[in-house]
Amino acid sequence: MKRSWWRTGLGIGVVASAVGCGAGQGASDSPVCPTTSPMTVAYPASAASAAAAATPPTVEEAREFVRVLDSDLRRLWMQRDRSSWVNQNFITDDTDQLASNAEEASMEYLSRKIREARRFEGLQLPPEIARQIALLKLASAAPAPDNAAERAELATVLTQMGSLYGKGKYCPDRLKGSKAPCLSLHELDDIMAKSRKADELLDAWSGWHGIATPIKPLFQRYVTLSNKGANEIGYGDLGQQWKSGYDMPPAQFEAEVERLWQAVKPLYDELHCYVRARLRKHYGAEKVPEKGPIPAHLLGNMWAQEWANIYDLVAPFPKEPSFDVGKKLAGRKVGAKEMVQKGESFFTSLGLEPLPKTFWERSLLRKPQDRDVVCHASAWDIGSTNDVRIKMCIKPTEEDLITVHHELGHVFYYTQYYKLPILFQSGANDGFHEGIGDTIALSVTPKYLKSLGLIDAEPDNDKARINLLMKQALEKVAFLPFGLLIDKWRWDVFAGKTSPERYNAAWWELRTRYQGVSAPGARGDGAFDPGAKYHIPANTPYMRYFLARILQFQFHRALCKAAGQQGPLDTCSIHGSKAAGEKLRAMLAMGATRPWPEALTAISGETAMDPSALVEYFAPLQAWLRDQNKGQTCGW
Ligand code: X8Z
Ligand code: ZN
Repeated sequence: MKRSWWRTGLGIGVVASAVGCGAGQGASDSPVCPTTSPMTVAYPASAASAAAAATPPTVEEAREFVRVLDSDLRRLWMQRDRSSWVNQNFITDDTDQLASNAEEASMEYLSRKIREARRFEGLQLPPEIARQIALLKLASAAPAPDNAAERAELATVLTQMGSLYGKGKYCPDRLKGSKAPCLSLHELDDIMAKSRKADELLDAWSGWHGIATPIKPLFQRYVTLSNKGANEIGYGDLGQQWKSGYDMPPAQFEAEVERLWQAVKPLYDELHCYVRARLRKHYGAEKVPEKGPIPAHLLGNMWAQEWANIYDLVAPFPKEPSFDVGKKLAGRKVGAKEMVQKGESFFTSLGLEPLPKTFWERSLLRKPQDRDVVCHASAWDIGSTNDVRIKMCIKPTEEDLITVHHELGHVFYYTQYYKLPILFQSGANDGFHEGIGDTIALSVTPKYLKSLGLIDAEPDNDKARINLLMKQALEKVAFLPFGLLIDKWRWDVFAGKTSPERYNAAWWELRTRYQGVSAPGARGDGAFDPGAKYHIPANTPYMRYFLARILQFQFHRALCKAAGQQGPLDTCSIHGSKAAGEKLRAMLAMGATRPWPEALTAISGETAMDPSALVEYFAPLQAWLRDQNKGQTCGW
């Protein structure tokens, strides 16, 4: 989103880069729309026409429209983001109300301006003016209906969903009079990561998923209201709007995503097959079926989205030294601030400026003990004045060290584009924004970690290399189908193909089809398991993370080349390379000024998203897995 890429929070913010061409404009057989210059603003015909003005529109008028828009949005979004920051740092009824009010004001303004902008349809405009007007329609991930009461309701519902999730706790056996303390996600995550007892895992899993039941009726209202809002600005439904943020028509984007998935699916299938066999050894055949999906609570993560926490159960060569960064971080009592400083120093080694002083003064790095906060990690950019922050309940774990780099990727993006017109202060597309920090984390190699004193020795043989690649695959490859299916589920919900009665059933159908995981036991009538994943109540589109997993390897390959590295991709680190830093900076500084293929060209010379870098990175592991899986019946 515009201000805060971690979440599209109250549905605000730029979903992605512009619709350089919508349906009916641009070649449908090319991967992206050609850049037209000057651009024509294209709004779907169904939304057109209300703005028949007495005098014909002019280029000068459009320029002035965009000037005023920019200045108003700065004011409104600063107000909204400050309110949201306070709300998420201190969840109370009062801050909920303040956040909803600020959200509503932004929504009202956006709807009004989108309506007014119809006046410029068909007018030949300079590209930067046309692109800002096109981006306006994508600037909220939950466009509000024009009706004031419905708009206010949508703002309230969005805040309530976010806060319910943020405050969510599992209180074990309360009904049976247990005095056991209530557990927040922060604590439940630890159980999911560390416990190796199926019953304990099931309890933590079920306990957390229970928090989502009250979110379902709110979610239903949000679907109705935001669909209405999307419809009023010319989209068939909200999913259509989300899919319009990639400089190509929505149907083409769906095909593009499918192309990427098909290229990486064979690797996922091998990983799944191997992991299932290893888990069966640990948990037994009655818990893990030989040929069926893996129960979702056994993969080391609440959502079974990344599996690195079960590395110990699946390590290819357990006798080789492990590179357990978490142990060192905890053992040395490395603090949250120090972890962020280590992340920052990687970015500055590339030639980027250090973070502003206010970053350190205003960020939230530790979970407060005395109040409810939204702990899901996020990066914020408040007011286009380089007032950047992160909010994260950091633990001294390897997982969080990676997430710190992820968040800093957002923050450094902000620092490079905050002087652009506000509608351009955004990623080239949202997958770019999500991929930057992860790209840097790919360069956090054993060699680099050794230089930080976070591991003792570098791997020096093939077995250790396979171990490392396995750890990476558990993080990166395991995520791919999860990254894909979240929005496949939502697209169907928004399109009305999945009715509220089938929300949960459809969720598990997709999770089984794509991930090969199953619900750990029957789910009750009230269950709303999608609501137990942050991005659903937070209204944050999710396909961005799937794209980012592909793009980060492409960026990594390009930056390694710029850094003059010639070895395999898994051993490359761009740490200290000013040449790589310059390529990265050039792309970040473009923000969303141009269609994303041009930004991709700036960093890599390429124009299409390309899964081959990811496949190349994991090729040695894929060959090893194929060998291990011989004789097994893979699939589910
Ligand atoms: O939500 C995030 C970031 C903030 S943008 C922590 N991620 C996704 C998730 O946690 O589900 C990063 C990876 C995927
Ligand atoms: Zn992110």
